[in-house]
Amino acid sequence: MAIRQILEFPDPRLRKIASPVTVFDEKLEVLIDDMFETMYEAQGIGLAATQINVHERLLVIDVSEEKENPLTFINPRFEIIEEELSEYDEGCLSVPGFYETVSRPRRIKVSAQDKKGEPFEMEAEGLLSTCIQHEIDHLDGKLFVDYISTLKRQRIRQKLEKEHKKSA
Ligand code: QAP
Ligand code: CO
Repeated sequence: MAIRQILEFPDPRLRKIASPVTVFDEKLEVLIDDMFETMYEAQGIGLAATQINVHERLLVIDVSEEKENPLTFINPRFEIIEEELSEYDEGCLSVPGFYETVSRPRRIKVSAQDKKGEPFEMEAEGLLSTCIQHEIDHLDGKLFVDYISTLKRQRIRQKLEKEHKKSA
């Protein structure tokens, strides 16, 4: 297994639209293992392939306290089953150190494939629902900072650009 480098905002590669996964092979399983290792090491609850510069439609999530509930979603889509919104303070491994409140539909039905290509569906609510929506946004080149004010987003961009210059 290997830890992969996580792209950080405002890297333009975070804006790419990911392509569907069509091949369910050993290489995909290695990618999934690397994504979990990278996410757990960075103390994250969700990671989309886009964030490690792999532009394919898959994501990994574990919102459990004990980090004992790894979930893999390949080619995920969701439908809103309740228009009611939930607010969470969202963060992102690609926007380190910044958190902002975002509202998203509270209950969704997710359709995806597992690592063998087998289709499955599940309903999600609360933090899991928010996290799935946040990660699917990554596959479409979107970030949680797109939902906050331009002023706040620009401030975050400036601070991160300064950090990146320091470590370059
Ligand atoms: C998305 O985000 C999410 O700034 C997953 O310094 C987050 O795993 C959905 C993280 C919150 C819903 C609510 C962020 C780790 C992890 C940081 C993450 C940081 C270290 C973010
Ligand atoms: Co994110």
